[in-house]
Amino acid sequence: MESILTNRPELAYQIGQAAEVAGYLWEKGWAERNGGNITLNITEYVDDEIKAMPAISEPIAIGMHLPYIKGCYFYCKGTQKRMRDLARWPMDNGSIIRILDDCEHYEIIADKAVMSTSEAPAHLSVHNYLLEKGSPYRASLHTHPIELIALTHNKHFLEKDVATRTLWSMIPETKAFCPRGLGIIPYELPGSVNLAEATIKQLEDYDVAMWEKHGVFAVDVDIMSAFDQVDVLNKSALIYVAAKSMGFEPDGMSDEQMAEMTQAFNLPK
Ligand code: 2HA
Ligand code: ZN
Repeated sequence: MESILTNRPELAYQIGQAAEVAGYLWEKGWAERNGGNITLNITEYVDDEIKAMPAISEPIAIGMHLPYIKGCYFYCKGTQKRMRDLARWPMDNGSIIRILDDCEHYEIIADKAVMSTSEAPAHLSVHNYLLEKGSPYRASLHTHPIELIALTHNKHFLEKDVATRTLWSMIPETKAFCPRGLGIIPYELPGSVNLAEATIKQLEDYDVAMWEKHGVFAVDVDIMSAFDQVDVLNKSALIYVAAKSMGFEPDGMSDEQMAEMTQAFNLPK
């Protein structure tokens, strides 16, 4: 069977980027077993031939009414699939879905009937929110970065913007490349509607949100950029851990140094 990616270099590139990121997640130890999810809004790469492709699954209920993604197409990691497998075989461990006109169901169209992750409704509701507000963001990433999750086992870091300030102050790049910081979402059951709603609320102010004692949810223009935001945040967490394990509390950049950098790089305050 021919893949939907054949003779579609732009679409193949986007899926290739998802596979590359999946490999990084595994190498970093952020993607044990089937941990994490990737969802890409690929609607802009869809041609008439794709629009005419028949469904290869029954309609699947999303469990929500999502009007802004009506007729959109997504690449979604498959349920119970491993990132380390997706890295090598993205179309065996994820599939392309089409949102139906009722805005409440989707169907799989390619390459194989790989069922989407149980967290697909949360990811799709985030993409619905992004389109509603006219955001250029087309990728969402959920992963389990070790040191960032460890921070959430301490109440101090669950207070608004405490973790953000600590992480930004470890190295100038972190604020430069994650300028909106890290939102915090108190523990909610994985896959729950409450978690999806709380995530959307945090994404109003942040590009990366932390699910307490679980993992991060990041959005950006593409999957590599979403990964980069999580990567710089976790790099800062690693520097914090390294200083603590050397036996001292890291000083962090001073307020003056942060202000100078914020102005020099024209970052939000
Ligand atoms: O889908 O990480 O939280 C795998 C997960 C769910
Ligand atoms: Zn998870």
